[in-house]
Amino acid sequence: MEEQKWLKEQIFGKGYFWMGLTDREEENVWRWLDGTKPAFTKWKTGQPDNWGHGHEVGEDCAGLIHEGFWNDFFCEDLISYICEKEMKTSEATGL
Ligand SMILES: [Ca+2]
Ligand SMILES: [Ca+2]
Repeated sequence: MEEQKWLKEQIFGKGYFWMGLTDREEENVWRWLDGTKPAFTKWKTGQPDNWGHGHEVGEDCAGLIHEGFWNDFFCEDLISYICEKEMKTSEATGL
């Protein structure tokens, strides 16, 4: 119960998940990790904006945001979050 509550807080707090969709190879050409293009897209209005945060190269990984819409994020932001989650899972299973 506590764990579920924690997970919910993480989800709502961060508000996004990486979907495995990226335009790292070619800017604004979005592909899944296996190289295929998505059959449909559900970008939030105004996204993907490839935001550079004023100094970086731009956002190259797509994530889910509220109501299932897509937004492009910094890959580093999303991947660090996923690694965190995987570590938690491994701890729990003792692997
Ligand atoms: Ca991009
Ligand atoms: Ca964006």
